[in-house]
Amino acid sequence: MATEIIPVPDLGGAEKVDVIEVCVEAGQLIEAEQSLVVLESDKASMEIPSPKAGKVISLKVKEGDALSEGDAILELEVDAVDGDQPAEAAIPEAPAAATSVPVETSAGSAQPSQPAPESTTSTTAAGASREELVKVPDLGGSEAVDVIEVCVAVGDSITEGDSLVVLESDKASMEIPSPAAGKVLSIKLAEGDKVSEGDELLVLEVAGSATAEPSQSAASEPAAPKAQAPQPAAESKPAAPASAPSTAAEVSAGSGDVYAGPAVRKLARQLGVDLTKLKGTGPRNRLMKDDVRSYVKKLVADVNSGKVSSGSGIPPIPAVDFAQFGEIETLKLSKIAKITRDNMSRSWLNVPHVTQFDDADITELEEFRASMKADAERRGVKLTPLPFLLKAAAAALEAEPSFNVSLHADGEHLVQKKYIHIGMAVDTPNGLMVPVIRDVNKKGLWELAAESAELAKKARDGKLMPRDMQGGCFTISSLGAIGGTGFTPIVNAPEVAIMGVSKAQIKPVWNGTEFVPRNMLPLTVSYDHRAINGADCGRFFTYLVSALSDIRKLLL
Ligand code: CAO
Repeated sequence: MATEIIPVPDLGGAEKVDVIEVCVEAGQLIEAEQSLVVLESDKASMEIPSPKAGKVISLKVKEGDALSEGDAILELEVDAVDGDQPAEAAIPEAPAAATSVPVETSAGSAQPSQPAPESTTSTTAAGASREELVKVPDLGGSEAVDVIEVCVAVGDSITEGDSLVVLESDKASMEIPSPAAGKVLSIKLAEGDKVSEGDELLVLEVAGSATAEPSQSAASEPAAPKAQAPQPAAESKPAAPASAPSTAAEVSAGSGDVYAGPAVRKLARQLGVDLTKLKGTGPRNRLMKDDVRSYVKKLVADVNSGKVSSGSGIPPIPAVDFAQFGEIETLKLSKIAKITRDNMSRSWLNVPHVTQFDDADITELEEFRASMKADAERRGVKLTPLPFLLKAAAAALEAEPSFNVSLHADGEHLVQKKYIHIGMAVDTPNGLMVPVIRDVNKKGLWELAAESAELAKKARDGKLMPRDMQGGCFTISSLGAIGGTGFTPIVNAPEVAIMGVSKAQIKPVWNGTEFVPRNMLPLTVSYDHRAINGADCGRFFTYLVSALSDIRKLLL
């Protein structure tokens, strides 16, 4: 037994070709000519077969690498007989692939890498443009190959190397590039045709300094590149691979279940499109570039119209014609409702929510609040439970700064806030608004009562300025005046937590010896579990509930 390094063979001059699939793994027994890797350049993909049988000792490449001739693919343990040969002998003889033969066009330019068609100068205009009849090049011996895509249209201005047609034989497809830049004057074939070497492809008007030629057609016989089929190997070297580097592009993608040529797969890679999600509209459901473009176009349109959330991968809710079930009226969403729709969807889809529940005993708080009623009236403010909730939340944020953070946009940091601004959800005729009260920890109950009432009024009157709604660290959503025993509010990202307040009720509470009637306020806290852990929430929530249960703590 001996080991050999299997290198990348001659790639017809191509350099730094992407590895799009590694077909074997370490420890695997492989046959001679078994595909080792699939490489893909701009216009062609190629499978590199093993020059001999053996056992894969180790891989030297991975998907995404860029390889050139001579780079090591893998280490192979081979029989002693084979192993007598030096490692270099393992290099499969690359066929004279199209990619290796430059094309002398009649304009004198070189086409270095593709199976450029033959061109025949048929008419010329001295000193100006000339017409060239472009013909199907050598197809490596294949005859009557299907035209599965015509990539240009009459009138198109194309550049040298642009794909003209895609041909497909039983096992491979190949794109035929243009030998020169110019304008397409006429096309001589159509999808579904069968073509062989020398068949007319199209007529190109080539701009340039051509000298006058006789008007009758005369094949310019350029050194036509070869869309080479498998070639026998040179003597003393292993048999050339059945699918050795050539312009013949394997029609399936790495996974084997996508039917697409290399140009389509390259476009899909550039746009980040998963081809397995697409349906091909080409012959035999082959994926075309237009399929990729239409897919992206539709996706962008759906995201823009809110039909689907960007990146969520969640299928949209199907449209229903409700009129078929009875009378309906379609109402336009207000601007605020649309903003709420987008913000809530974004938060719900981005934030991993956890919601914790607890009840605060606000019996004493409510007694105190009732005792302050006359005082409040004198001051011209209404003292609802909200200022107490704001004060208790601010105290809890101070005690548990882990709640007063936002995730940094770079995904690597937390932003710790040193200020305490709290938003309060306000139900308005136009929809939900969340004005923010600044420096809540520095304000007293009267000030908070006045400010929250003023902001709620501004919200209902549609008078809030953008700045009034910015900079919140935490939000309180109080439905207490309306009712309910509990709800799970959605975090108002980029904040990381929100408190939901439901309706206080007198409930029997066991005091150790007997049930006593207590005024219990149901509270929930939803938090972003990326930023906050359950234990942090337990501490925060316990502090908050105990501060509401004994408001003397708010003085500390
Ligand atoms: N339990 C029992 N009663 C409560 C209570 C609670 N949790 N919270 C408030 N109340 C009482 C108040 O004490 C007041 O009664 P009194 O007049 O007898 O004192 C009454 O309900 C009305 O209060 P209010 O609504 O005028 O004032 P507030 O400070 O409690 O609330 C505000 C202000 C702006 C939060 C509220 O008006 C509001 O808009 N809430 C809706 C918030 C919302 O929509 N959240 C959902 C967001 S997600 O869709």
